[in-house]
Amino acid sequence: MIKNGFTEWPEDFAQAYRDAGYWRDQTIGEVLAERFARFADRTALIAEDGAHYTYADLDRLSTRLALHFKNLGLQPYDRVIHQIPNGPVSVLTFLGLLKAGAVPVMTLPPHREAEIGHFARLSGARGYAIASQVREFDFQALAGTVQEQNPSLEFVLVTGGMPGPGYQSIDAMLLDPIEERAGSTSLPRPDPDFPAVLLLSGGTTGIPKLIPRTHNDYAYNFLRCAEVCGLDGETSVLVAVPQAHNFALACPGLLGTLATGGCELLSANTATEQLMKLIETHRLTHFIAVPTMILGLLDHPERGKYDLSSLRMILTGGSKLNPEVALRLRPELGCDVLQVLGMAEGPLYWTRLEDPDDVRLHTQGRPQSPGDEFRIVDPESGKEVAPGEVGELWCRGPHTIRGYYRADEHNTRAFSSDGFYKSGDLVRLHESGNIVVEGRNKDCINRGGEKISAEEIENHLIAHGSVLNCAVVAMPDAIFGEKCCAFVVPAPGASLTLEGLCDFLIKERKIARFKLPERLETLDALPLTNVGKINKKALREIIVQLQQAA
Ligand code: OOB
Repeated sequence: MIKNGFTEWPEDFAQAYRDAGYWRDQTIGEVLAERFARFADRTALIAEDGAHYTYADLDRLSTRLALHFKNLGLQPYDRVIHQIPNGPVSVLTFLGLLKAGAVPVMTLPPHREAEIGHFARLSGARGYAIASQVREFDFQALAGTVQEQNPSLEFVLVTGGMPGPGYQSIDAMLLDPIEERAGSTSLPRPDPDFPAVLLLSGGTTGIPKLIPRTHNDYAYNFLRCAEVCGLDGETSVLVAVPQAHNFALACPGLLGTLATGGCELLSANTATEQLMKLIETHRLTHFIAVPTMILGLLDHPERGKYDLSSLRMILTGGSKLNPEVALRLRPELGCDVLQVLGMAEGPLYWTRLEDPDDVRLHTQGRPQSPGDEFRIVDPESGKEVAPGEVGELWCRGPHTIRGYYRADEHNTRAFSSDGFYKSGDLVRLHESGNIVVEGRNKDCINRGGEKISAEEIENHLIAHGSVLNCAVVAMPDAIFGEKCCAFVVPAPGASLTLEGLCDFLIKERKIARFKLPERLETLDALPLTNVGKINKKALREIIVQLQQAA
């Protein structure tokens, strides 16, 4: 059933998930409240500058923010765009919003007017939480523009720097003990079957989608994930993936770590040398990393200078880990690796600690929950392929959504009639029962784990007066796995440069920088398939040939 723009699980499935104990009808706030009390004196969070926050600190400060948010007029289920870079304030604001019953919309620091404006419109957000300035970029000015275009956006919450007129300072709220004077310190209890948070889809269509994760589904997601990954009170996790990512937030990320009494160091800085310093200084045991970060660590010339002996486990996903790289981890770093094929839509496939090496290094795992179902199908017919053959992975389960937020039309294509999410990943079943990712059946670029929709970039490029036609494809890259390459047919007489196009995308189209094409090839015409579609396979082959010839 679709309610408030969000597709519920059918009644019989919801009942089965409750009966099996996956869904406990607790809010995420309630799950955490129990941990905040149980682990009160333990360190929950370490800041990059070394400041420690105990579980009691996180509880007290996030309740304080929640009371301030409520005082401002924020109501349960109000959507609030969250765009604060990794650090204690991003965590406290996220937790404060949850406690206030609001629904954070988790966006990335590089997102700009094109993306934030779109998320504001789609979510009908009432609030926008930002850092005043990040690397010269003025987010308060961006908030002003987005507000002008979206009158529903009433509250702008700012950390770092002086908030402009009408904006609220999160830092001042953190210093102001409203709980001591507020008449009522009660906070609303959201329905556990309602969305707790809206995540962003990797995006395979022109417009990125919002992913509603309910309290029931998301709490089970992170509790089960922490269990599968073997987290406990001794675990200290380094996270340098942006907090808005499902991986960093709940797989097991922040929430899985807090659920098990461990501590997290959430770093905004992703420079390898800084990460090595943090591991050494804080004796961190686990590292949540995309494969690009692992390569950076293994190949860093200064690695020998740091004592990384505390590191026991790397949890990696977002893009495929090369088995040769995986093989180096034990001899060179003395640590193990677990791989996850994860999606913000919910499905999580993990290798397991007990898997034999061959399976741990060469597969991307099996379903996280016994309640998960998957099919490997021929994408055209929807029929299952023979075991061991490559097909598209379709997923259904207690933490896999049944529909994107306010996207009814798209949902009919993205989900099967019986509710399986069509992942667009081409996989095959390994004899161990695990899954191996072989490619994909969706039009996106996976740049070091960050997904870029080809169609989205093409729609921006085509708006350039000198672009007659264009196609964006993935080109192989030794470090990021893939990068964006733009094939462009220039308008007659026009000459184009990569710099010129990127300048246009940044200044005129106002898109996030990580989506920019990193190579431009001009053609007289784009190659077509025999049904007249742009032949992207041919374009990917052209770029590989050009790379090899260079
Ligand atoms: C994670 O989530 P998203 O939503 O950014 O991206 C999902 C897509 C998958 O459909 C797949 O195409 C790709 O990212 N992917 C992998 C992979 N893990 C994700 N491709 C190959 N090997 C892997 N291990 O990326 C995400 C969400 C939660 C945890 C971890 C990653």
